[in-house]
Amino acid sequence: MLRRSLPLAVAMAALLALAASVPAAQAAPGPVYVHMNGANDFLEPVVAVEPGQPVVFVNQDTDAHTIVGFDPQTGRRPLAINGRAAGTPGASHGVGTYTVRLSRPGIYTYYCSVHAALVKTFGQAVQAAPRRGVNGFGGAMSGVIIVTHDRRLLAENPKTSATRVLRGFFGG
Ligand SMILES: [Cu+2]
Repeated sequence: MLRRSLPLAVAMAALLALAASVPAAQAAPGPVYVHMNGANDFLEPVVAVEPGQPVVFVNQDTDAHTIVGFDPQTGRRPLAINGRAAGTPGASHGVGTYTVRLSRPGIYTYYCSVHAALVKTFGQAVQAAPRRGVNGFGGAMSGVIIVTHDRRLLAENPKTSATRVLRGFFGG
């Protein structure tokens, strides 16, 4: 009796373990975080997400930033990405965030309209450039979200994009 039931018990345990692992593999992935501070830049300027996976912009700067999508071919500003993350006085306060979810695979460019401006390049495409007269640090505050099913791209996100609030990153 014991001899017959033991393999069955092992098989049942294996089946239960398999069943438990299936929902975990299919669970919706957590957010990918993009951080800002007083450097007026996006710390993770290129991130990849699955369709529908949230991108959360976390503002650890005292000043507000905007996150505005633009089409580099036309300069149009589609509304899929169009928000603002309020400034955060410091580590003891709740941080200002803006969350975007993009359902269609593609490459989405965005910029902060406070600290960057859209300009035409020599070839007539449109790109973000540093905005004159604001307290910028030389770079154009802009970034790219790649919406993809490509596992390899999804695995290449910067390590900091897995953490909501970065210790020691406040300031500005
Ligand atoms: Cu900004």
